Amino acid sequence: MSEKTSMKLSRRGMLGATATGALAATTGGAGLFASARQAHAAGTFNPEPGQLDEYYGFWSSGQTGELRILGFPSMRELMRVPVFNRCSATGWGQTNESLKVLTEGLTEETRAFLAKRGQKTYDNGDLHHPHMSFTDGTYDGRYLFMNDKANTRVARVRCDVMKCDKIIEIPNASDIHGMRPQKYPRTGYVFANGEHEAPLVNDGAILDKPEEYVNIFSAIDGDTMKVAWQVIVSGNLDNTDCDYQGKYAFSTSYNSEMGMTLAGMTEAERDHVVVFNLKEIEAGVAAGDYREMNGVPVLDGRKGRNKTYTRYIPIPNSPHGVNTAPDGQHVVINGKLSPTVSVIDVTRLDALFDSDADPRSAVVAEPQLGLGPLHTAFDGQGNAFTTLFLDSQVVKWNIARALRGEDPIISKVDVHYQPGHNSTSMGETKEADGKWLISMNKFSKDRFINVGPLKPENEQLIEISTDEMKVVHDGPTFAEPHDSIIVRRDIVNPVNVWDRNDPMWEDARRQAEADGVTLEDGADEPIRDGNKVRVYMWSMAPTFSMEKFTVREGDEVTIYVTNLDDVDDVTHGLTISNYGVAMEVAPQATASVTFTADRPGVHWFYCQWFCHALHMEMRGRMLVEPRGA
Ligand code: RUQ
Ligand code: CUA
Repeated sequence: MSEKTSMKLSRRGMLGATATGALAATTGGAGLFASARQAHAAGTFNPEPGQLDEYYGFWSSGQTGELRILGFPSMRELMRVPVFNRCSATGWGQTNESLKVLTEGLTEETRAFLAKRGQKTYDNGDLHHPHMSFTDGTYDGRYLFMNDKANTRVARVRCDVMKCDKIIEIPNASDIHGMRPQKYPRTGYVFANGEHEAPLVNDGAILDKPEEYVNIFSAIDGDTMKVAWQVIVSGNLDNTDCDYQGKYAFSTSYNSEMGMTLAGMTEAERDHVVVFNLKEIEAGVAAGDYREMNGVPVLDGRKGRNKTYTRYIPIPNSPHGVNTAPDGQHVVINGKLSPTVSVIDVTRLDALFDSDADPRSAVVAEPQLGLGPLHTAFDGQGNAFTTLFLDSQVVKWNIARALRGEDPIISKVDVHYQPGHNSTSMGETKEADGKWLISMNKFSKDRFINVGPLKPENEQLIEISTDEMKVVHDGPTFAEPHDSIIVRRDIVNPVNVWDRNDPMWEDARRQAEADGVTLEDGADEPIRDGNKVRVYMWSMAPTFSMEKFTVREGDEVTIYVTNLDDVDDVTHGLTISNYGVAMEVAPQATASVTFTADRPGVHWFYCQWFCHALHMEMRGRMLVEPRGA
């Protein structure tokens, strides 16, 4: 460390970040910073080694199928949490613990379908929307929820350990896209949109008869991860959000036409947003006004069929994002093919349901912002930030000015290029703090050195605390974070070491008990039960409790590894060479894997997580006796 840097660090410690900026301005590091405020921001998003971020960023990964955790605003990628994908590093999709999560929430029909292909679960997913659970209008640090558009699933990640603990397939619906947790009084419900039209019983009896297709809106109980109820709607469903009062949820539809071709889907000048009346729907469920399908009460909220559960507000034109402002009153619907956003006032919604008021009476402003508005974020000071996909810009505008019928645009900033979602720090909560915005751009051509025909996405960090927005950082990402949330770090408090009583390995604990051993003590020899063999090992850097074990060709082998190390960051792993077996075992965790020993010979198992100076020596032999030997 240079003298200057160390002086800067110690001075910063004493005087705080603003003083560092002043210091930089006098020491030549200098001319870089136009003002103390910028210096502060620059110092924060470009941290000194070892300096911690102020926020967690939770990023989706689209077709990669995982959740990503970033330090924010530095945008350093800290962790990948496998969810709908298969992970080579952690064994997600292979360990018994992860397979339980991946399979227990599938429908019988899907299980049978996958079994025919020799699969227990899907290997792919398309994770678009990660959102944290709420209490009283702000994040509560309990869970993250996320959708899988590819295979109609919703997953939950526990924020204490940052592992997925529940995945459910949503029956009756097709291809979950928009997904949001209830904000008030708490989550509560997780709302999920089925995007693609399909027959309600999709067994082949109805095929090319689009007039009989439907779309389904689902409310999932976020605590039990069971579908509480579903509503059949008219038109398709794209994105969703809900109010801060716990009364309404909203979903956009870009295909009110129920068209099956591009021309058909974009024909009408106006599509709609569906407003769901949660109390009326709950009353309908209580009154038995539903059809039970696959164990779920399904209510009919289609236009003209029902007067209490839904209202359809016409919106120009093929709207996409829906975002509720932190003021608790305004909801912004992004017009996509219309240069406008439509602002709905939630205090006008009761009237829509109580009387036959024109649904458009809930729209209180419809400002023109630019071409291709997709998503809107907020700063908590009455301003909104909307991505303009076609213009490759983010526009900052003022809600109150739009309500007064004035031109609401404060400024625009170019982004590179074609932005989809954007997120502001704490912006989807009542604690929106107006410091940072991230613009999630779908194209990055020419912003980075070329990596071939497949390019990364480009997420740009933008300072938003002044009228002029400023792009301060480019952050490339792999396919394809759609959406993100930016959460103050004091809200998220993961543990360093697992609790030995964690429910994640409940099955392993029970099996050990039945075998008369404990996971913590392990067993000296494999426990044989017909052709099933169970191996109980523990790990403590740099050894496994077994130097070798013997099984027979054809045995179904389950290996349990319990990591007895309870030191931060001492993770071990178990890889069995030339057996396609690998898993991660974090401090105080148990993980297990089951496979058939169908390859005789000497197979080394080794720890693949660098844990000790003698990590290379952390290995042992699996001896597989040939059949008939
Ligand atoms: S969507 S780019 Cu999957 Cu959230 Cu709008
Ligand atoms: Cu244990 Cu490497």
